[in-house]
Amino acid sequence: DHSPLAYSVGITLDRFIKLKQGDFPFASGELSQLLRDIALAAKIVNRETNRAGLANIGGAFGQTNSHGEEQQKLDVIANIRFIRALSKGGEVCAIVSEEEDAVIDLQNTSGKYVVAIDPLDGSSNIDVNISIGTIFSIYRRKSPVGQPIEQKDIMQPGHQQVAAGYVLYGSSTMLVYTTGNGVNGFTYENSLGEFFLSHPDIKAPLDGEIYSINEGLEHEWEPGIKSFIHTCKTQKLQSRYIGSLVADFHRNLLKGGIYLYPSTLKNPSGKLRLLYEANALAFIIEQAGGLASDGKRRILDIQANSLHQRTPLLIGSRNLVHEALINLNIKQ
Ligand code: AHM
Ligand code: MG
Repeated sequence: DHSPLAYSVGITLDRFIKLKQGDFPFASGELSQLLRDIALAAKIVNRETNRAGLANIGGAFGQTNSHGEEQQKLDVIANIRFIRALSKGGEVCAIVSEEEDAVIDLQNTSGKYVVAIDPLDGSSNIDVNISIGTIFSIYRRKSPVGQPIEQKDIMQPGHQQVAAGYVLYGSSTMLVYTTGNGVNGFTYENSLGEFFLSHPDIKAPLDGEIYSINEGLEHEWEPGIKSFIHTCKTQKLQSRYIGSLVADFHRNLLKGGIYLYPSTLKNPSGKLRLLYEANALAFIIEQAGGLASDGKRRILDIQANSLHQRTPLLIGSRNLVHEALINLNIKQ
């Protein structure tokens, strides 16, 4: 739908989804409903996030998640909220979540979609009141509707995503998503309880002035990363690193920049997860005109072989990612 209204700043997310429904690869209305379910869960998590300090729900929950990391109460809450929203809607047959070891089979054989989600990323930032986010990927199942789900429904390469997005709980709360037809951003208006289109058709600047990487790990980087970051410094780029992927990605998407989480000694495949972190952001950055790579391959071409598999990630403005890749491939 390219009617002027579809791009008019200020329309609600619901209205926008409705107007764009015809753009979806399978325009049955179920994907639209699924996006609305996610937006509703995001509003609830936004409310919980905003009152985290007050409600005494920040802090460790006394449990660890599937990777042995300390789980925060809000992670648990966000996980429950999103899974509940995705289960109730009826469009989803299976969920992969950062907070769950195994695939959640909803036993809903009529559900056409598989969702991979990091319900609350950057959770070490909750207690210090710094931006956090939700990241989601949506796939259409491969096996026929009516049958039990199969491995091939879950382990799809990123280029098979039908939609992906993130919610940034920042100085304002935003939802940014793509269905493969450009990227649009919506800002949440608290008093009205609605997301409004604020950033239509986002394009990543081709060049950028920002590099984002955890420089404390420099002694663990491979030579190509060292030389690229050295180049960034000689070119007087700005260093910006929040340590919250959604926030770092979002800033660089709007302003132009590169985010890197390369392979390190401790994490030879980097830290970030392919299925529910890298793929979604890779889909978005490509839709916005940027690039996402693991240093050798396009992120969206990587065939997943385990649920929680990690990948190095270089993502952002086209020319910066390109330059990083040149450094990596010369200095290997
Ligand atoms: P999490 O999923 O446990 O929250 O970890 C992911 C976070 C990302 O948001 C962020 O980009 C990265 O970890 C920061 O890692 P580091 O502290 O090693 O720089
Ligand atoms: Mg995460």
